[in-house]
Amino acid sequence: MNPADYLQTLLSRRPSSANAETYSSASASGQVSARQSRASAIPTKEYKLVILGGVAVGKSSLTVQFVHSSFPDRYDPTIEDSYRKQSEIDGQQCIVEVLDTAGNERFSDRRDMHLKRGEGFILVFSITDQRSINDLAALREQILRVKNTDRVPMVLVGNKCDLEEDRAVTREQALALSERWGNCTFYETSARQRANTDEIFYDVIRQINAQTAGKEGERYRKSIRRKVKELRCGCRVQ
Ligand SMILES: Nc1nc2c(ncn2[C@@H]2O[C@H](COP(=O)(O)OP(=O)(O)OP(=O)(O)O)[C@@H](O)[C@H]2O)c(=O)[nH]1
Ligand SMILES: [Mg+2]
Repeated sequence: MNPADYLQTLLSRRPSSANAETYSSASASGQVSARQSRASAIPTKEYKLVILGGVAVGKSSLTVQFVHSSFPDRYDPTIEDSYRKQSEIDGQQCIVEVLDTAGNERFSDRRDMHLKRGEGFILVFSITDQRSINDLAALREQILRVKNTDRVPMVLVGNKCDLEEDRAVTREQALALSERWGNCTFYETSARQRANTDEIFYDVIRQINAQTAGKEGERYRKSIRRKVKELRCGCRVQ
C-alpha cells in the first residue's frame, strides 16, 4: 500500500480512547463481552463545572434543582458551596462537581483559582434584572484570561423566566450577546419551575466531551502523519 492510501486507512479509524462502543449494553445473548468487561474497568469520568453570575440571580437554586431536584425555600447568600452528583449523560456514568460561587463581589477573591480549576462554566443572569446581564461580560473576560483561550465550554443562562411580568431583559438581547460570544448556547430557565435546569449542566458537559474528543482526534492524526513520514523516508521523525 502506498503511503497516501495507508494514511487514508488510518485516518478513517477512530482513536481507541474515544470508542463509544465500550459503553454499549449487554449483547443479545446476554453474555458480557470482553469489551464490556473492559468497560467496567474504565474509571467514572469527573466534570468540574463552575456557576457564576450576579447577586441573587438564582445560581444556588439552579444548582440545588440539578443536584437534589428541589427548590430552596429561603434565600441564603452563598460564600462558596461545592456539590457532587452522580449522573448518566449520553450513556456514560459520570460525577458532576458543581462549584456554586458568590454573587457578592466581597467574596470573589478566590475566583481566579476556581476558574483555573473549572472545565465548564455556567454564566447566569436574571431576566428581571438588566444589570445582571451587563455584569457578565467582565466575568467572561476573566474566564478567558485565566484559561488563556477563547474556546471555553460555556452556557449563558437567563433565569427566573417564570417571572414574565417582571421581565427586564428581552430574549433578543440575550441571544445577541450569545452571538457576540461566538454563538455560545443560551437557555432561559426557571429554577422555581424546574424548567431547563438539567439541560444547562448537560450542555456544558457535552461541550467538554466534544472538546476532549477533538483534542484526542488531533493528537491521533498527528501521530499518523508522523508514522507516514517515517514510512516515506525510512527514518524516525521526532
Ligand atoms: N421566581 C423565581 N425566583 C427564583 C428563581 N431562582 C431563584 N429565585 C429566587 O431568587 C433568590 C436568590 O436565589 P439564589 O439561588 O440564592 O441566588 P444566588 O444567585 O445563588 O444568590 P447569591 O448566592 O447571593 O449570589 C431567592 O429568593 C430564590 O428563591 C426562579 O427561577 N424563579
Ligand atoms: Mg447562591
